[in-house]
Amino acid sequence: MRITGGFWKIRQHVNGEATLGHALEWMDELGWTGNFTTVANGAGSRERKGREFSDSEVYKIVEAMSWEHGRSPAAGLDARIEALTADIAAAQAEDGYLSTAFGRDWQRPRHSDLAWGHELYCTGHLLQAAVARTRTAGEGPLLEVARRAADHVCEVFGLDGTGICGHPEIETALVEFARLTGEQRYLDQAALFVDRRGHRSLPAHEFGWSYFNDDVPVRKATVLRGHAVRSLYLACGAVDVAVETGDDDLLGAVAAQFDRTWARRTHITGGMGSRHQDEAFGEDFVLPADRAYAETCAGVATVMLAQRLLLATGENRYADIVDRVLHNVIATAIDDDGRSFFYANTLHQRTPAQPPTGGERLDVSGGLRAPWFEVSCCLPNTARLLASLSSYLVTADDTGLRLHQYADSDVETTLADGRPAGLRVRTSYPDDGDVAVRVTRSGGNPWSISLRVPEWATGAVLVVDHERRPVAPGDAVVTRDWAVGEEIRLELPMRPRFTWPDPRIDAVRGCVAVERGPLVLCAESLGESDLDALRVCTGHGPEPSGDGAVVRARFDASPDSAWPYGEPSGRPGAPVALHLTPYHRWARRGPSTMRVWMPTA
Ligand code: FUB
Ligand code: ZN
Repeated sequence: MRITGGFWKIRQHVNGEATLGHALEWMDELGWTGNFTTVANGAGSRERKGREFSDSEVYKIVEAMSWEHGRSPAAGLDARIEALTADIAAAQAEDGYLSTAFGRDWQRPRHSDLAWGHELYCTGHLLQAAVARTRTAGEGPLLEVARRAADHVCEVFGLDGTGICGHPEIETALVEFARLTGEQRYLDQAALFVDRRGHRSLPAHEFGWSYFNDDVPVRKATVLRGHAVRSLYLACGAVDVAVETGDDDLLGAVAAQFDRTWARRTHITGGMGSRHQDEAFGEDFVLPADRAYAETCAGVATVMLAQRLLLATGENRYADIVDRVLHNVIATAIDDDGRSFFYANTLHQRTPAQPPTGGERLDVSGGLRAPWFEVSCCLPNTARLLASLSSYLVTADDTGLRLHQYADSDVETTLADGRPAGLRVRTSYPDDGDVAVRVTRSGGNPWSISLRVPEWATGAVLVVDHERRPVAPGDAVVTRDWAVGEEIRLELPMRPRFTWPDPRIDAVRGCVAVERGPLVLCAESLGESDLDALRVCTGHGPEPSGDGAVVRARFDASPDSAWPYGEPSGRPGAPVALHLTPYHRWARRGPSTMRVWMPTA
């Protein structure tokens, strides 16, 4: 599977060319990559840099570099991975334990702070880096480091042990590691961790046990709650365990939690998290646009979880979710040059923010992307997702291929019975909705090509042999004995549409949003106050304009600032044409105000 052009190819390219190097420069400069050799060389406490989980950022970048090496091997990338691996290996203890933050004479003892120490979280990211490296370059030293670390986890936390990590991650990582190595013990350990959570074994904290998802056992919970990334990673691990062990009850429980979370605790962009203090979900329908937290990592984790549920259930709505989060959280978070990013993704910026300087501490909610934050989990996380994005586009099953996400891409695979199958996809999605699919390999006997028709795409058409067939949201399937060169085409209607909020979301009652295809649109102004005075007239539907839309609006006061996309002007109360832009494009022209949910006239 290879993305060959278009929206995501550009982002993969920038990720490989700029983001990986940018993140490494920051981590070298801050000493996070150096920690491994620093502590291995017996340094003292002042010389270890960064927070207790800085190792995880190095592992995430190694994972991203590994996927990138498989996607598009750049000169020097392989050598840099090997060099980092050697540094990491140097810090590993004889018995396999690996952390730069704990366990030496001058450090806190190993596993003495499971709630906040992040040791198992870091190990999880180490395992995922090793999975990526092994899948793209074969077995090597990183796999050995990871195997020893995973074995150590099983020895300490196995059936005779106790304890869970305050930050889930080890669960999904152990299952991925079990898939890679074929070792049952890693899967068993993941299952133990999933079942051990929810019994209040972590110390009480002012944020409550729900912050750690240690309040209710995974099987009994009804919704995702607490710290959003923790909750989503745990759910990923639980789905992985459920799938590998055939535990339908567990799968059903997590799917129900996610479905409720999606329906009641998720912003229109697919962003999750309403509370800044504990980076947490709010209660149902607590979704204020101007206080949206929607951490970028939560977006990455939502893509991971929705993809797992898609694979586990085959249900298209999970692919719709991946589509929405990719285009409205992931695409928004990273700047065009790949060198700055949003940590939190607000849906309403009231005042133009000052340009960040980099190294911002914990104020993650400003209105411009920053090159780095004291906690910079989101950039390496996005980097690993972008570098591995091709694996989200297509699945193969016994009967054929299913296309879930649309991008210029080439697919070559074999079906379950060994027949070759290949496709070439050409599209300008999400700018327009035409998707052409040409067969490039086919081994005889009928097989099916299935194309996802998103839930918003009412009026979609499938063109087969010049015949135009209306297709409903769901799967558009064509089964035949395909000949190489045959082509089908899906036409998804990209008319912009109004979207009304659930009336139970008090914070945006009386507002409307506009969407076009998978894109959430927004109004953006390069001034202070215009957006407070904006009122959208909804009597007429929005009209298409480029990759955005034009809506009729009026302003209660005269707009007096620059409008990057069209120029509202005129007397207060006079109708104006308001050009909207994709939300993912906002704040790319300097400090601005922005809103997704717009008051109606
Ligand atoms: O705790 C590690 C990471 O830092 C979390 O996943 C993010 O939410 C941030 O708190
Ligand atoms: Zn993050």
